[in-house]
Amino acid sequence: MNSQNNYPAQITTIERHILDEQRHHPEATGVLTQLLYDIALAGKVIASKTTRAGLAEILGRTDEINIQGEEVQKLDHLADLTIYRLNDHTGRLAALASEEHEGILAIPEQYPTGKYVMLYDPLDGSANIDYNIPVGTIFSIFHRITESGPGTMEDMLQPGRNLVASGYISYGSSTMLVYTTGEGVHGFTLDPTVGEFLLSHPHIKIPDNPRYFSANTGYVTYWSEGVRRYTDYVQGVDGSIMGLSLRYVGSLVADFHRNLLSGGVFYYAVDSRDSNKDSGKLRLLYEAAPLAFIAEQAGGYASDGTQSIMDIIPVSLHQRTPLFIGNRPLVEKAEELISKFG
Ligand code: AHM
Repeated sequence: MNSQNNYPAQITTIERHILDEQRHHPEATGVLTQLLYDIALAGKVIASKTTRAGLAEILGRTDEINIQGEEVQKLDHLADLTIYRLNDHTGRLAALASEEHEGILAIPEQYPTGKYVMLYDPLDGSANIDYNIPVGTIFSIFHRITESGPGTMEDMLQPGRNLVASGYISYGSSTMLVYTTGEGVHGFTLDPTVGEFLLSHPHIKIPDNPRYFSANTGYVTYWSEGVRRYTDYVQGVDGSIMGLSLRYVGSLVADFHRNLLSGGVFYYAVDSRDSNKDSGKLRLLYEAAPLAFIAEQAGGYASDGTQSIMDIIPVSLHQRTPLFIGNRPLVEKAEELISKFG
C-alpha cells in the first residue's frame, strides 16, 4: 500500500513492535513479549473505565483505606483487579505486588508460576480522578531471583538496575503506553476506533533544551535549604540559566510524560512536616525506579538527591524516596545543591 491510496506507509501496532524487538534477541523465549502484551490489554480495559469515570456508577470511593492510609477510589480498585486478573494465570509471573496491597500478590495455586515478577501502581494520581485530570498506570518487571515456586520478597526487592522492562500508561486526552526494555523508549497511542495501541513516538529522547520544572512549590517553606536553592535555580533567580516554566499537574505520569517529551525536571522532595522524614511521598518500587529506567533510556537521569534511583537497593515493598527526574544536567544540579546545603 502507499500514500497515494491514502494508506499510511506502515502502521506499527504494539504487538508488532514488541515482536520486532524480540527478533533482536534470538535467545528470547517470547514470555516477556507476551507479558508486555498482557499489560497493553490491561491498559485498554482500564482506559475504557477511566473514560467513563464521570458516570455515577464508577465515580466515588469504596470507603476502604489502603495501606498508605488513603481512601481507595473505585477506579483504583478496578485497575488493580484488572491488572492482577489478566496476569495471575498466564504462567509468566512468579508473583505480583501492587501499590494498593501491603504484601506480595501470589499466583493462585492452580496456575503455574513463571520467570518474572511484576510490581505496579494501578492508578497513580488517583486523587485527581474526580477532576478529570489524567491518571496513569506504572509497571516494573524483574527476572525472579529464586529458582522456582511462588515468588518471594527477595524477587521483589531488586534495584532499578535489574529492571528488565518498565513503563506507564497515561489515561489523558488520549491513552498512551510508553515502555522500555533497555533498547530505548517507545510510545504508543491507543486508537479507540480500532482498539489498538499504535506506535506514535518511536525512540523518545528527552530534548536537550529543557522547558519545564514540575514540583509542588506550595511546599517550598517545608523543603530543605538545598531544595529551596534548587527551586530558585530552575526559575533562573540567580541568572545562571534561563528560567524554566512551571507546570505541575500533581499526577506523576502526566508530569513525567510532559517533561519526557519537552525536556525538564520533576521533583518531589522531603517535606519537614512529613512523618517519613527522609523519604518524601513517592514509592521507590512502584513510581521512582520504573520511571528512572525510562528517563535513563531517554538520555535523562533520576536521583534521590544524593544517588541514582537506579542504584538504591530496596528494603521494603512500599519504601518511599525523594525523586528528582528529567534532563541529566538539571538533576545533577539538584544533587550538587543538596550536597552543599542539605
Ligand atoms: P498517589 O499514589 O496517592 O496517587 O499519590 C502519588 C501522586 C503523584 O502522582 C503525584 O506526583 C503526587 O502524588 C502529587 O502529590 P502532591 O499532591 O503532594 O503534590
